[in-house]
Amino acid sequence: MPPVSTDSRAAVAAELAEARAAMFALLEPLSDDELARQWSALQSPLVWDLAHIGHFEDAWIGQRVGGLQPLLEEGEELYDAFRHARHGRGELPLLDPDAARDYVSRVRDRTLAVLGGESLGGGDGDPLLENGFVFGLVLQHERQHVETMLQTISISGLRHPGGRPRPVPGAGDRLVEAGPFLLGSDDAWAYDNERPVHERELPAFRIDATPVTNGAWLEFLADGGYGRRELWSDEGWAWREADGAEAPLGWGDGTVRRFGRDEPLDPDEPLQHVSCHEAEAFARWAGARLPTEEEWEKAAKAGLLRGVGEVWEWTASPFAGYPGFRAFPYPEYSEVFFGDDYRVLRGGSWATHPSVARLSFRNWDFPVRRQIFAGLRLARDGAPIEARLGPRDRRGALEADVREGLASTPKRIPPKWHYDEEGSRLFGEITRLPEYYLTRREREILEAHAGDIAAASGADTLVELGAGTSEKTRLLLDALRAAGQLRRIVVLDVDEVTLAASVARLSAEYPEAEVQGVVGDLERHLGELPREGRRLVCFLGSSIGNFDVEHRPRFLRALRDSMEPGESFLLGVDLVKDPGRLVAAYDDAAGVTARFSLNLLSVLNDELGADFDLARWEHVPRWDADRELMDIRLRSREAQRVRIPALGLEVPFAAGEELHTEISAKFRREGIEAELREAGFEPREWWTDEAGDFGLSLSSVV
Ligand code: AVJ
Repeated sequence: MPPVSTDSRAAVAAELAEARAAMFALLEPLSDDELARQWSALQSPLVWDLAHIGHFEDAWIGQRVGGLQPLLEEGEELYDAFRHARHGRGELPLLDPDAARDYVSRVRDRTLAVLGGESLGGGDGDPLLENGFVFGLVLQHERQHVETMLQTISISGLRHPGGRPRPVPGAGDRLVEAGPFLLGSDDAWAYDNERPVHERELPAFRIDATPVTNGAWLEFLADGGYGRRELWSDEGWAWREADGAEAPLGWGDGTVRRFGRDEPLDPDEPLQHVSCHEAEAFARWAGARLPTEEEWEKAAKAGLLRGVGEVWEWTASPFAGYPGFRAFPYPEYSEVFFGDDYRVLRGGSWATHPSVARLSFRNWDFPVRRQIFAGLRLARDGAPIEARLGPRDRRGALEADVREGLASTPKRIPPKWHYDEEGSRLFGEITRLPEYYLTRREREILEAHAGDIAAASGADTLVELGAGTSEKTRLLLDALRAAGQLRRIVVLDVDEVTLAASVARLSAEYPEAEVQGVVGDLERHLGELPREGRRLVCFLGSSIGNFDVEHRPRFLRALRDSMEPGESFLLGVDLVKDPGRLVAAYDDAAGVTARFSLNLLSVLNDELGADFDLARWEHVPRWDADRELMDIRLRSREAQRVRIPALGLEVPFAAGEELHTEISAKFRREGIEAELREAGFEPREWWTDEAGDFGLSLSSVV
């Protein structure tokens, strides 16, 4: 911006007027009593903010630039931000609302006189006047107080139009490659703490495209996040215990209280009103972390972040000066706050004026604060993930599978397409169902024999196929670690989001190991798995049951061919048992498996633009005694036609017609060992859980 010219004087005056109108409009619905009251120890009475805006403006413009006497003698004593703490301001002999309104208007008259008058021309060499900085300072100050006042109103419980963040479409995270970028700003009106612009270098990281939503937070609550000590920092846990926080500020049972009303909680809305401690606990629960402010700014400047300006975002960074920082125009703006007590927030909220919500802007507050319109965005280390299955391959494979599957009789869709982010999440929920014994039984076996497996395999590298969240694998990793063998972890999954979270978590938990993620397809990318080390390849959870008798030999042979003599293969298989228990495991009372099945149709809707109406389909799991497998289908409740624009298809379904979506084969020891031998493995060990529900087979490659 050029130095203030007559032209930009008019622009500055217009902006000042606009900010003032917004401030008065905000206070308009409130009575004088409401303005004068101290609603919270955390926030000043509104009438204090009002007169403080005037005092700040008078101090910098009327007095400092214009050389005039203070317009209000007790201004400094009552309205300097450092004189009295917020909680005591209600007891001061403050101006009443009418007097405060009158005061700020008289200050403004003097400001406009200074802006239009000689004194500005005399500013040669005065850095305060360079590019009209001091006007920018006063303007931003007022804009920021408008947001502070909105926080006060939101805490007060008073009825007010208020505002809210808007849902941000999109999902997933972005990889930001290692490399340099410019941090900070030298714009004319940037604050001292944003200066100087300088080059920074960051390692690769991943950051979510969108802020965390209320819906995600509900899952954290349902998973007992506020009670799980291990998710919280020491300081955060101490705060949680002292505060008694069990949900974000203002949350009720499915409702959120704001601006004097209880409203239904919108799961798609960006989450707000959490402390930095809560944000950190959530991030850990999600297998992620808060971004540093440098990461945030790099990603934001690269245009990778959506929803910036809906909620402030807590970062992992304490507030500090950039290298070469110089306090300007006074240390009390930023410098006195530098240190570990404060955390930086980035972005800006729905209540922040866009001129403040700039990408270099740094807000800061105590990590316990919850009245701010602040939420978070997740970041993860940019641990190497190899996309053998890029988004385009994935799309192509999906299209081919759906085209072929819907043209065959009976119609079918391969089960791997269940696992988008939501499908992976639902499967996680299945593993915790009372009816779904598989995961618990397999864990029981691993608990008993992980040490044996580590010893028998002699492996230094663990490769997990179809890794999902790699929860049970930790038992094996711990055993390898205990034996001093662990060097490398490779996880393969079709869903990149699930994989990235898992890689980040494993990297944090097993720092001695090199962790590598491969986005890939079990039927196509086995040959491309990293080959370093002596590997123990694990295929757990009876996932092999998704392959039918024709596909299993092909899969096992491809796997065998990708392995070296001396390496080991650990396979988990669910065993044939009482059909009643089998059916129950795939038809749980809570309906989670039905949701998992139906999610396949959502995947087709999301990815191919299909118009499956989930309400017209029914989850049908059956035990097929001849083939010894669970046969899972979706039954069309009525005759219907489904359009799949991406494939140019319109597919008719008859009433009662069944779409084959998944099989889950069940095994017997003799059968699976014969299949392993046939593929060139040598079965060495066989373990089951106490009840004999589940089997674990360890083979070697000879
Ligand atoms: C992940 C394939 C092992 O077959 O039990 C669970 C999938 N489907 N409930 C299984 C599944 C419905 C699961 N596998």
